Amino acid sequence: MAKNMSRRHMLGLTAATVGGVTAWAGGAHAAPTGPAGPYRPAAGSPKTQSERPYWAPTYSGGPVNVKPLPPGLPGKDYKPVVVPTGQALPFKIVNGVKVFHLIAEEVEHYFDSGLRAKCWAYNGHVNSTMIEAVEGEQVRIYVTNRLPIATSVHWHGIYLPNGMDGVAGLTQPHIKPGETAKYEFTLRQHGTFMFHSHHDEMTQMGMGLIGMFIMHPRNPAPEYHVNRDFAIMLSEWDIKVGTARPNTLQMTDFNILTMNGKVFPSTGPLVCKTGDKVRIRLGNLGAMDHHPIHIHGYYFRITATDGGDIPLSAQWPETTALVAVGQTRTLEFIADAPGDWAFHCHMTHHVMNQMGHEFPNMVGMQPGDVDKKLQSLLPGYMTMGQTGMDMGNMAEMMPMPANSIPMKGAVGPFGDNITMGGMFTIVKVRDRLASYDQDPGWYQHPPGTVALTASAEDLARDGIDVNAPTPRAVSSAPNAAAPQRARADAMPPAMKVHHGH
Ligand SMILES: [Cu+2]
Repeated sequence: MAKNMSRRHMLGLTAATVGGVTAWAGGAHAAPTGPAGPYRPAAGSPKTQSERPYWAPTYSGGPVNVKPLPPGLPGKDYKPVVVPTGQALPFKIVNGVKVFHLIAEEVEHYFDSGLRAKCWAYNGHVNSTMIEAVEGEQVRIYVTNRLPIATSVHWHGIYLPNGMDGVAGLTQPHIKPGETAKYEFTLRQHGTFMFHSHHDEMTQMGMGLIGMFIMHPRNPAPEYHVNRDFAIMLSEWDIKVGTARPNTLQMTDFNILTMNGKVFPSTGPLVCKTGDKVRIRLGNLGAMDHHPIHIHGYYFRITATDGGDIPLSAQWPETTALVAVGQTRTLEFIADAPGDWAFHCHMTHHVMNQMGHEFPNMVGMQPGDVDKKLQSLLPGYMTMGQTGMDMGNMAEMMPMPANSIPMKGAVGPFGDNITMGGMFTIVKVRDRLASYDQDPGWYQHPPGTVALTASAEDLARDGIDVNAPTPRAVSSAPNAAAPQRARADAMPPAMKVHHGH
């Protein structure tokens, strides 16, 4: 019977029995099909956990008309967050209010040296302008619209008066071309948030109008202090080869995946010293895709979302953080292992650039003289992908269309290609650093710690015969004796030695 009852139903019955009441009229021996009284639901048990109440006193920061605290200053009240390849928006302080000026306009944006497009940016930096502030202070943010169409700015995850929420048409009039709107509110929280256009979102966010909004705590716990604090905005684009503008109508087939508006190798490295405490704040304001961002060589803890801090008791170790569209995730770890550690989206199509997509699988194909024949009709034609998609090698072999980064990866420290572009960067951890602001170059591995070609001595010592027939696993199925014997007969002589163990 238990099989047919829901877990909730079971819990309800248990609770009722514990309370000295049976749920069925007539006592415990009554047949379930007999006459029944009214159903008695179980009493709800309180959800309070030690001193943590189920309901928080406020879900929106409390009263909006609190008196603001004095503005916090970088270096004094907080350690500035680093935005690789991006910038913190400058501010000034006027009568105790922190004043920012956002300007939305068209810019010529370089995703990488080989690819540029006309995009829309806040203050010249596509996807990578950060507003940095401190809990408790009052901010006044002017937004000047230098776009050809109306816009607005929404402050994502931030508690504010409804009329400051920035949803064009719903909470405010459009900011028309040439106009400057004024947003003003007191920051009643801390954490990692975002801001973005909330008018014709598909077009305007797709053109680049997104950024991070970081609020440092007013009274940080000692654990808040880190040596390195990074912010990375994730996004995705469709830029058809040879075109000059992103295709914001794209819904599924994005071909440029960016961190702070750049593709690898133009994404800035995250430079750390061995032993540094590191925080990485990830935001995703792409159109459609969630990004599982993976770190090599370490685990991390997800310590906060754009909803707030996660209590220590609710954190668990991870090596991949899924950052869904519209979310922020804050990761923390100690960089105690020196090296060049990949930090990237684990969707393999998200570490490719434009021409990594839409090809038939040509792995293992022998095109013969097809290329030569087709080149008489299509000059420059080349069959691609017979050995996979080693982007750098292919880029050398075929002429690239103008303004495209079809196959581009990067040449690494061994002279071979790193076959990834897109949403990929490197956490560079060094025992000694000249400066955090300088790329320390490739990691110099201690002798004997790199996977190199095995030596003849290694092979001889371990009995590895590189010409031996490929070993096959013996089936572990218990009743497969007969077929197994049949297979054994077909096995090469070297394998028979191992059979029957
Ligand atoms: Cu991704």
